[in-house]
Amino acid sequence: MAPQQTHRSGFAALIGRPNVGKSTLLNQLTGEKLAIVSPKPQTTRNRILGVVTRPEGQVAFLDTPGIHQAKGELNRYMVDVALQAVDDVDLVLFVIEPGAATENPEVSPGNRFILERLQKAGKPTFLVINKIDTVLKPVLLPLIDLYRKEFPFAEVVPISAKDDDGVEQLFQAVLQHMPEGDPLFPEDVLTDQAEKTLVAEYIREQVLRHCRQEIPYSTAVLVDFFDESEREPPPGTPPGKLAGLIRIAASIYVERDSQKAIIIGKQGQMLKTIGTDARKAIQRLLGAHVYLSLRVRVEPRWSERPEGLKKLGYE
Ligand SMILES: Nc1nc2c(ncn2[C@@H]2O[C@H](COP(=O)(O)OP(=O)(O)OP(=O)(O)O)[C@@H](O)[C@H]2O)c(=O)[nH]1
Ligand SMILES: [Mg+2]
Repeated sequence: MAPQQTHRSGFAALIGRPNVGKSTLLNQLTGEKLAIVSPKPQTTRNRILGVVTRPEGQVAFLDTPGIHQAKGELNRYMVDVALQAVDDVDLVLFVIEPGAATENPEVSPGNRFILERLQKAGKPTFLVINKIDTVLKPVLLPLIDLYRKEFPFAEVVPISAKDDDGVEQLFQAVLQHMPEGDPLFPEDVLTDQAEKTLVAEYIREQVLRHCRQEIPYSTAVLVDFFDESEREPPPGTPPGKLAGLIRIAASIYVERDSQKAIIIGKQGQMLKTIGTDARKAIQRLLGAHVYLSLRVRVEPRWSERPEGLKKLGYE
């Protein structure tokens, strides 16, 4: 009989500056789109759980908002969420991108701030260098040397989350650093996010994708209505065919009338585009036809007020 393999399980947090690819990495690790992704910084606003279960162990990853110089209530909330996650995990994955890596790289002030916090936290920490598809290998070595001098990283793992390069190696290394123990979640649990939350996020993703300037930072989405009474396909429907129907109504909140006008667009064209693209993504998520109705509402300065944040689900 083969010797019994040790089972490991624990929590690992993805921490780093905005836009380095933390959410892309969470989605790649779990094989599902649990976190929305965009080329704009400050996309993620909450802690997002993604559980990877294998026979040899289970890792519960926490994606977090990018850590940045927070001005305003929403930004402070986001940075607090990220820093709090550091305290709640067994292992920290500090994600950086090579950026304009040169032969003489420097630690940016933003990354230095994070390193100082990690030093205080004293948790086992990996350095994860993402987006290695954007640079030539030789520039990574001085970068690794530089960071190793700053912090006693348990491992340094270069990856490309987008191209799924090095992600499995990263997972295996993470697993080896998890404590021995039974699974923390049932094996079919992937996340703790409700479907309604994911739906709201998928809609926000399309706003981020289609609208420029300050709109993404002023937008929040709430699902007002989620009717799944016709979700079950009728008996006799061939497997794999979309047949059931889910009716969803959601509100896109912005802070000013001028922003509302931009999201609606000329003759409602922008809102239509956002709705069509969001509906396609939501149908894939829910495995049913989706009827999606969107409204745009103004909640003045919501991102600057604690009550505004609370009203729009950030608490
Ligand atoms: N070239 C390249 N681009 C990547 C890679 N990983 C992520 N990206 C891109 O980087 C951008 C930011 O990705 P996100 O996953 O949203 O980054 P994030 O760290 O979660 O950002 P915040 O939520 O704002 O903190 C997106 O345009 C991604 O497509 C990678 O490995 N290579
Ligand atoms: Mg993110």
